[in-house]
Amino acid sequence: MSRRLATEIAGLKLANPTMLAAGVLGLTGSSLRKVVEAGAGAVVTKSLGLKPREGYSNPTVVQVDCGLLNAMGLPNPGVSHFGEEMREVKETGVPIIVSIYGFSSEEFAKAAEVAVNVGADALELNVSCPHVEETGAEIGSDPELVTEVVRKVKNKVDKPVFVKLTPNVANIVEVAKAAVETGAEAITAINTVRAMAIEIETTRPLLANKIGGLSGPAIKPIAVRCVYEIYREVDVPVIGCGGITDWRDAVEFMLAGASAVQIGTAIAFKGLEVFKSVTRGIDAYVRKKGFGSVKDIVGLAQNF
Ligand code: RRO
Repeated sequence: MSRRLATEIAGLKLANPTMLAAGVLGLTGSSLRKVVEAGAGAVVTKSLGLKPREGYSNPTVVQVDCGLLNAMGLPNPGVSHFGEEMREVKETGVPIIVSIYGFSSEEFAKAAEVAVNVGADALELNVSCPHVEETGAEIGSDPELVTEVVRKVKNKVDKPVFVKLTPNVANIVEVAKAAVETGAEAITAINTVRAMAIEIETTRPLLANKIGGLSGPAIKPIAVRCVYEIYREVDVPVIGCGGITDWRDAVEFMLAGASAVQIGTAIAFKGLEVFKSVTRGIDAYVRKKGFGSVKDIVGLAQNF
């Protein structure tokens, strides 16, 4: 592994700037470990809450043009049950970020405390799920609610706090600024885009929940724009997420201002090999352009 690839996010040391995005392969220690072995620089768990939750009935994921549409409904075993799963990943030394959610700022703070107790190296606050009521994007579209959640979490834990934002807002920069002003150490942009699909023969919405979140190449330009706009207004690292499928996508996000990139949907289409191919491609690009570190390309598109 080339030294050019090493980077740092809020004190976490990543051997390369690829990360597993929340929601994909993040529910068990063994699947997270496979992602680490495939070469991810860090991993993020599925969003975990205080209590176990079943999620929605099927179908919860459908393939659409240029991406996936999901409405899983936050299925998870509860954060306190995750200690056992964490052990397998902790052994590897690769940073593990626990994604958490709550239906109130108090729940977020309690979930954060438990996540740190079970071994989280950092937290990613999910204030951006587009289709579960009274959490996610309902919080993340209001800068005041985001401030309250981040404040309560920061008061409870000492580990770095990342905040994952929704693109389903008029002004994502305002929300990012609220999070950073309250102490968030990194911003992840973006969660899925609220969307739906209908099967015309049966006339039915394809997802059992009808409305869900769109991920994959379809949302990449939206995500690149969000990273670009946020990067110029905050002084913490931005983590890009949304449609990264090959190394060119990853480089594009980094030029927009991403210090690292999260990969999720591409795993479904390309398998875990995507981490190595993206990492190798970034390394070759950085070398070809004459830079000594992947950090040197972050935000270069801002110069125009
Ligand atoms: O579980 C989900 O349905 C889900 C979540 Br928590 C999220 O943050 N984003 C998404 O597209 N699906």
